[in-house]
Amino acid sequence: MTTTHTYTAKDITVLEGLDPVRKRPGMYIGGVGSAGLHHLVWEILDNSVDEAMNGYATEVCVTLHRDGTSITVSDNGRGIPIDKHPKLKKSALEVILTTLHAGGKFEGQNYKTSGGLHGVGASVVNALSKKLVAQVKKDGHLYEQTFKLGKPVAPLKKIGVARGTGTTVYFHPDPTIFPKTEFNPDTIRDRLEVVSYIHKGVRVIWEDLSNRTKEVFEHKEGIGNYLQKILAQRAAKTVHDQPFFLEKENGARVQLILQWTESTDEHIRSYVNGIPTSSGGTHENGMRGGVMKALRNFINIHKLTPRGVTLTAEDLREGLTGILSIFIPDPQFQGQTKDRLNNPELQAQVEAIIRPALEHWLNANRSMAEMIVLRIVLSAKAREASRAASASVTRKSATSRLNLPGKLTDCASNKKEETELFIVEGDSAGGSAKQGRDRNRQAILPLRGKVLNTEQASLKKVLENKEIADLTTALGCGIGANCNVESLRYGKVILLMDADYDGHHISILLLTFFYRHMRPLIQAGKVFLAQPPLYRIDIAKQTYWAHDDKDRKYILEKHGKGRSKVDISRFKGLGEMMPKVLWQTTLDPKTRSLLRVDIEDGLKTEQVISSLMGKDPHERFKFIMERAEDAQELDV
Ligand code: 1YM
Repeated sequence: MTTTHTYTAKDITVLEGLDPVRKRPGMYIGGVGSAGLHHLVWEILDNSVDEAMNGYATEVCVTLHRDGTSITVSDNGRGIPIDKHPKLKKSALEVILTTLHAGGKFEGQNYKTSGGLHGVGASVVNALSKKLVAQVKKDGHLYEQTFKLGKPVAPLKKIGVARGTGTTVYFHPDPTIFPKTEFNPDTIRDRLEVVSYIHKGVRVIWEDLSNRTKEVFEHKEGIGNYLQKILAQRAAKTVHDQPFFLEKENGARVQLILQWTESTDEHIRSYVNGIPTSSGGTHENGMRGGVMKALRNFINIHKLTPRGVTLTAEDLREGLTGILSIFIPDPQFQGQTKDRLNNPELQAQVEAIIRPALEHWLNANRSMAEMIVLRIVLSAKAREASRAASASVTRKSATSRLNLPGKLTDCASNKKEETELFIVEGDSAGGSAKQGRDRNRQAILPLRGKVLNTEQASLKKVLENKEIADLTTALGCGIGANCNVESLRYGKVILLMDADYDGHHISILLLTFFYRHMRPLIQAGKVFLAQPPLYRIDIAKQTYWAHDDKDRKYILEKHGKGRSKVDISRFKGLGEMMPKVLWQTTLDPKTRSLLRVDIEDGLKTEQVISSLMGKDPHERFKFIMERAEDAQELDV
C-alpha cells in the first residue's frame, strides 16, 4: 500500500481557480444543507486518514470548537508539502488549498481513496470557508498560512519551532453559503468511531468543546471489534465460535467480517471509503453473491441438504451479521441520500474476492461450517412452517369481505385511492371515530389494549396474535415476504391514538410491526399518524386546539395575553371527544394534518428500533438515559 514515490511541488497538476466552487457549491459537496456542511469535515479528515493509511500518521484528531460552527482537524503525518512550486512561485500548500483538483494524490501514484462525494479535497473546503488556517510542522519548524473565502491573506510564514511533523487545518464555514453552520456533534462522533474501526490501529481523538466531551477511539482488531460491539448491542447469540474474516486488495481494498447468529434478520453494515452505504449497492450485492455461491457449493459438495427442504437465499442469510468495508478510487453514489453504491464493476470484483475465500474457510473449519449449515436448514424449516401460516392469513384476507374481522367498520367506497383505514385504540375511541367519520371513505378498526411488541416475538408468535391477525386481514396486503402494497385495501393507513404517552406507546408498537413485517407499506408512503388534539382552549369566543404542551403554550402566548376569559380543557382520550369535534380536528381531510411515516436513515432506524424495542434492557436504558435531558414533562 505504501509507495516510495516522494512528492515534490512539480507533481501538482493545476486545473483551475476556486470561483466555480463558490458559484455552484452543490456541484462539489452535493448541497449546502447539513450533509454538505459535514462533507467539509470529511474532506479534510480524509486527507489525514489517507496519511495514516499510507503508514505515515498514527493519530488523527478532530475538535469541534465552542461556537459549534468551526472545526480543527490534525494529524501527525508528514505535513502537507511546503516547497515552492517552480512555475507558480507559491508554496505547494497554497497551491493545494487554492486550486481546484490540484494535488499529486490524484495522479494515481499515491494511494488516494478519496471518500468524498466528488473527492475534490481541501481547496473546496477552503473556498467555502469564511476563514481557514493551515499549519504544517516539518523540519523543526512550524509554518502557517491563513485564508479567507479561499484566498490567502498572506504568504506562508514560518511562525516558530516545532517537534515532529504533521498538519493541522482549522476552518469556519461561510454562513453566506450555508444557511445553517452548526455542526452536529453526534454525526461527527459516529463517523469518527467508524473510521477507527475501519482503519485498525489509528488513534482517533474526538474533542467536542461545545459539549465539553472527549473520546479516544482506537481498535487493534478493527472491524473485529466492531462486530463484537454490534453483536452485544443486538444481544445476538452466535452459532459458530470465530467469525469469518477477510482482508484483500485487488483493485479494490476489501475488508469483510461475517458471523451467523440466532437472530432472525440479516444485519450487514457496509461502507465505501468509510462512508456508510445504508441502502447497500453493487458492493453489497457482490458480497451476497459471493457468500451465497460459496455456501451453496459447500453444501452441494458435501451433500448437506436434508431431503424435502429447498434452501433459499433468505435462508442462507438469516441471522447473518457482518461488516463490509471497501476502498475504491472513484465511488459513484446513488439515491436521495447518496447511500447506495452504483459502480457496476464492483459487483463481480467483490464477489470474486469473497467467494473463494469463504469456500476455503468453510472447508478448513469444518465444525464451524457445519454449525452454519445447521442454522440455514433450521431457517428453511421455520420459513416453510411460517409461510404456511402467513399464507393462510393472506389468503383469508385476499378472498373476500366475508372474512373481514367483525370489529372492522368498513367504508362504502370501492375506489381504493380515496379510502382510509383508521386504526384506533379501544372500543370507546372506536365509537367516537365511527360516528364522526365520513362513512363513504373512512373505515375504522379498533384494537384492544396494548399491541404485541413484534420486535421481541418470533414471526410465528406474531401471526398467532389476534389483534395483529385482524389488522393483517383488514389491510389485505399480506405479511412478511408476502407483503404486497398492490393488494392493500385502502389508500392510506392512519394510526389514530390518544395524544398522551400511552397513545404514543401504542403508535410505536404498531410502527415497529409495520417496519418489521409490512415495510413496503412504509416505503410506499401509505402509513400516517393522525394528530388529535390534547387540549381545547377557549379564548374569548374563539376555540383553539393544541396537540401537545408546546402547542398549548404557543397558543396561550399568542392569543391569551391580557384576556380574562381563558378556558382550557384536556381530553382524557379520544373516546371523550364529541364525534363532531373529532371530525373537525382530526378526521376531516380539509382541515386535519397528518404525519407521513418515512424511513429517512435506514441504519439509524434499525439501530433505534432494535435498541429500544429489542430484548436487551441495557440498550433501552442507555438510550433513555442519553436523552433524559430532552424529556421535560413526563405524563405519568
Ligand atoms: C488536517 C489535514 O491534509 N494531511 C496531509 C496531507 C498531505 C500529506 C500529508 C502529504 C502527502 C504526500 C506527500 C503525497 C497532502 N499532500 C497533498 C499533495 N491533514 C492533511 N498529510 N507529503 C505529504 O501524497 O505524496 C495533498 S494533501 F498534494 F501534496 F500531495
